[in-house]
Amino acid sequence: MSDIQAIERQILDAIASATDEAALEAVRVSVLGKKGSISELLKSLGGMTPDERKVNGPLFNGLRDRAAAAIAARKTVLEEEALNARLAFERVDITLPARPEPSGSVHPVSQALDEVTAIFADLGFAVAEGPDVEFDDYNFTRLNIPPDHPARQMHDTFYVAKQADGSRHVLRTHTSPVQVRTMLKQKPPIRIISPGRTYRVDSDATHSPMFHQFEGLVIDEVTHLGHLKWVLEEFCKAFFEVDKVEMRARPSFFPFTEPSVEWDLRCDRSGGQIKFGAGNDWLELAGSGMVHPRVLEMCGIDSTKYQGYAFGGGIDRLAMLKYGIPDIRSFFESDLRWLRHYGFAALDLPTLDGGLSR
Ligand code: FA5
Repeated sequence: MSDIQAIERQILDAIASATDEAALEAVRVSVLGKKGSISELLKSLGGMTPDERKVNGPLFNGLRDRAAAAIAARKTVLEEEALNARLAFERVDITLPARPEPSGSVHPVSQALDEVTAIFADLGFAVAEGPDVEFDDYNFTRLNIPPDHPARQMHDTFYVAKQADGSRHVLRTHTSPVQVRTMLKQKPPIRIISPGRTYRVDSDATHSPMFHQFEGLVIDEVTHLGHLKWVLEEFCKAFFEVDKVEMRARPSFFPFTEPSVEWDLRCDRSGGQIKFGAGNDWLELAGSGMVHPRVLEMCGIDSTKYQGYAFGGGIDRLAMLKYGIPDIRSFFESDLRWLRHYGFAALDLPTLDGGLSR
């Protein structure tokens, strides 16, 4: 066997025994690369006599062509093998049972918050938001509750450390500062709903230091308390999923509304269950009133031209009523068994046509 045949055998063996594409590439570089064995042979032609070149040229070139062809053929085989291995590994077994149900659930307060938002969105209200840490000015002063006003005591405020300029931030005690934020940046007509977290130094079976409120605000030239009553009635029917409700208005006081009205809902608590629209009990629903002209002016709105109403209520309390939860503190105890029992299916967003809480 000539030297060239021996070299060729060696090269073909190395190609055949390359078990993956990286090993084959290493063989290719060692043979056909710049300093590969065949490349060196081809380079040596330059130093040969014309007669030697005539004999060796076709030998070396033939060797290079056969080696290149063997590498290409092996590469195709290895690529196919790799693809087959991947297909076998990634195979989908369509006979397997469906994935188990997701084990997380939606908290009843989030559920109630989504329901409130869906109902008011359907009534044409846009969702507005504000921060949990609020300016004292927006939480109180521009809502007609100046410093030292006795109404500040009604709120049991969590204060945040004083700022460099002496001003104070608070954890917002209600969602009403979103009224201020909205009026400062938007001209009437305004129609917003703002659900969110609120904070007060308060804790018992019906009071939590962190709780949730929803705030509504409508400002235009003609809106009046009759519109407010209709909106709240429609809200109650949709939220409690009943055809009929009866509401009672009570005179009240909020510094930011004049007149101020609190609304109760007729209900029946006999028989251990709460029913709406009948019975002799009344359930506190929301505070409300016509936005005080002074608030409109402090928020840059001409009170001689515009008027409107605002309302606000507690979302945790609504969730307690609707889902029969007696103690507000259980919302925040993170008890997994409780959450599994009272939680709602994840990804099942409440909508008016698809059903709110089913
Ligand atoms: C207010 O906070 C007014 N901002 C509501 C308002 C808005 C009136 C717009 C007029 C116009 P009040 O302090 O009554 O009002 O609180 C409203 C509701 O928040 C209460 O009815 C109750 O449902 C809920 N709430 C208040 N404190 C707590 C608490 N510590 N834990 C749970 N819910 C609470």
